[in-house]
Amino acid sequence: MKQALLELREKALQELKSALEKRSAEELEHFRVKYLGRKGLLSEYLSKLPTLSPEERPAIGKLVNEIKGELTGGFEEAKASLERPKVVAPLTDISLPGCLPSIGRSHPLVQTIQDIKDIFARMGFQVVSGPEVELEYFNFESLNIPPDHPSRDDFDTFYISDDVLLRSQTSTVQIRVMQKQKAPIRIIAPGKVFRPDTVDARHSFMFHQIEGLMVEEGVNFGHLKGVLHIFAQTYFGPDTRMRFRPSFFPFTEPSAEVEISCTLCKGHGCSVCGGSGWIEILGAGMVHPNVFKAVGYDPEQYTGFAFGMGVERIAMLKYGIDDIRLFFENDVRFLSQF
Ligand code: 2NM
Repeated sequence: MKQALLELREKALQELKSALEKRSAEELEHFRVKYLGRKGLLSEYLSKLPTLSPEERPAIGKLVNEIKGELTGGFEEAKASLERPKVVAPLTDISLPGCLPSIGRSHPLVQTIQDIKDIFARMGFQVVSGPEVELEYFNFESLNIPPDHPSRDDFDTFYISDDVLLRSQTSTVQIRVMQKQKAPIRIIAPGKVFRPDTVDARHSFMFHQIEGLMVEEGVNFGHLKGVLHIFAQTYFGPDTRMRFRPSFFPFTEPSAEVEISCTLCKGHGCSVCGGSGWIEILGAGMVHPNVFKAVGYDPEQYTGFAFGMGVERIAMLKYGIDDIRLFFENDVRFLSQF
């Protein structure tokens, strides 16, 4: 009988624990009736006492009372505990710093194009765009680029057919606008261009250009210098110096390569500028009379300047990026820095 009582105690304590864990008042009441009630299991044992031998009776009686005491105490405690409102641990600790949701951002090239557009827009330039798949006429012929020019070679242009190609510069857009609109004109044309270059740290078969064009009676090289100077100082900072070096493009005459004082070493000479202190950022010049003739403008009445820059190159200089491929690999570790 002693063994049976000890087992009963074990079982009862387990049921009590379970009722408490579930915070079930119903189970707790069931426990009370089952073990402690007037017709409960412990009462049953007590009523059996007289059937025991006089030697056994005192020890078993004591044990039943001990268990009853223990279970009653446990029951009272559990009941009190269920009646106390449970303190629920908060799901979030509002004292911790919050988690910022990742909302994304524009690609660094998109930001660069936007920044450049803003600067020229403030000087009255309209932003225009045109097709990436172009006629050879707009990409070369109208721009005074002769048929035997190396850039017209199969190796330097993506041809789709004999006279259709992927544009290799956005000057195509300038020609299209001049064909449709009379002077005066002030436009910039940002967009993708394509050249079959082998990809490396400085080259990509697709990159972005922004070309500008201003045509008006009396526009001269001084206006070109003024506009580009404002651009360079606004974009790269007020200490930026600029110089023009003679160059050649079929579509401008005279033509120039435009350099700024190195953004990294401020002109003292470093690895970025190859020790010279100067970095080329764009090409420019006065629009060639043949280009005006191609679009039906009178070169005796109008003059104009044009310029073109590579967006990736500008962004690389501004942000100190040393590999053009980073722009196109979609690596968030790179992109999230902008
Ligand atoms: C450059 C450099 C110099 C240019 C010329 C024209 C147009 F259509 F007016 F003839 N648009 N862009 C130009 C001039 C582009 O890129 C390096």
